[in-house]
Amino acid sequence: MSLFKKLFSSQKKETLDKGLEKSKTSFLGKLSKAVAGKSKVDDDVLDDLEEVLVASDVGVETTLKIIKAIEARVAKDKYVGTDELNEILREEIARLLSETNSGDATEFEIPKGKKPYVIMVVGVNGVGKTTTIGKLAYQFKQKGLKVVLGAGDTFRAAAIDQLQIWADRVDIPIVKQQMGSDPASVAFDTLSSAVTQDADVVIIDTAGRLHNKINLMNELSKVSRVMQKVVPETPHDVLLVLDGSTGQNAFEQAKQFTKATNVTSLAVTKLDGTAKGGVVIGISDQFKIPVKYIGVGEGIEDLQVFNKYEFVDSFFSKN
Ligand SMILES: Nc1nc2c(ncn2[C@@H]2O[C@H](COP(=O)(O)OP(=O)(O)OP(=O)(O)O)[C@@H](O)[C@H]2O)c(=O)[nH]1
Ligand SMILES: [Mg+2]
Repeated sequence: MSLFKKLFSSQKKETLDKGLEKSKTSFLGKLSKAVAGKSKVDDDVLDDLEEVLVASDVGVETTLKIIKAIEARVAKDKYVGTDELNEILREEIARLLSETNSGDATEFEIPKGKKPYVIMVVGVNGVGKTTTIGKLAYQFKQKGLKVVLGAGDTFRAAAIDQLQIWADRVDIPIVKQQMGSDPASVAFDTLSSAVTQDADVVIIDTAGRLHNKINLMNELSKVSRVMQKVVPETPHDVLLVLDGSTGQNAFEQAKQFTKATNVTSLAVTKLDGTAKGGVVIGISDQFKIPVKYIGVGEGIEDLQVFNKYEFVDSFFSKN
């Protein structure tokens, strides 16, 4: 199938395979229990498959679409063996995701002439914002881009310290103020400094503790407004970070945040430590916003550009 012909580096594949191992083992285990003793994909098997997909955090709506596609296929083929189920799932889910509106994600392209390019990173606490910022900054720096970080999560001192640690690790400048200071003011300083330094990219960390939607919306739009005083049309991107290990919670957060603010891309983290990786399939199907990155470990290189086909390929291949 041509979709799977897209070559990707064997190192990336290895990290992805390893990162998805728990999700995959759990999925395949449930699936083989569901089809035990059955050779043919019949209504019973489809019912069980539905349960397995939901239990794997794919989400109800996306699961129903998948089941419908497999039903149609079984109706056409008459005899579909359970041993083919994995391959069929892989094909049908890849097809489904290629039809959804989120498009094919590519990494952040930093356009020439938009200097500095500003990415604001949002998400609730603990999802992996700061870590993702560090990994992203590292990727940009590897490409020869000049990056400045802004410590806009002023809610607690440790948040600023953690971003500082990443700035040191990547060896790039950071702009920060004291804990409790106004995030919009930090963002303003960061952009001003980036302009002075002729930086290519600015990444702004934010606090995710504003559980009330209105507060969150007000806070983030204030940060944006103040940044626009320095660079018009900023932020160029709003990256929402979701913790994949929380499964359906991540899904809910995506719903809330996309309602509250103009999210332009998604990152799903911590896929390595969880069996809930199926949530990425549901998220890419249900949201029009592309999943751009996935986190598959705590290390500096453990952030991958998300590719639907590679993901599905890795998730459903037996080995
Ligand atoms: N295994 C694994 N751990 C991750 C990944 N991404 C982040 N983490 C870990 O998740 C924890 C929280 O990450 P942070 O980056 O501090 O999250 P945050 O959203 O900035 O959190 P707050 O600043 O408290 O709001 C840290 O221990 C990270 O090392 C990932 O892809 N895989
Ligand atoms: Mg943080």
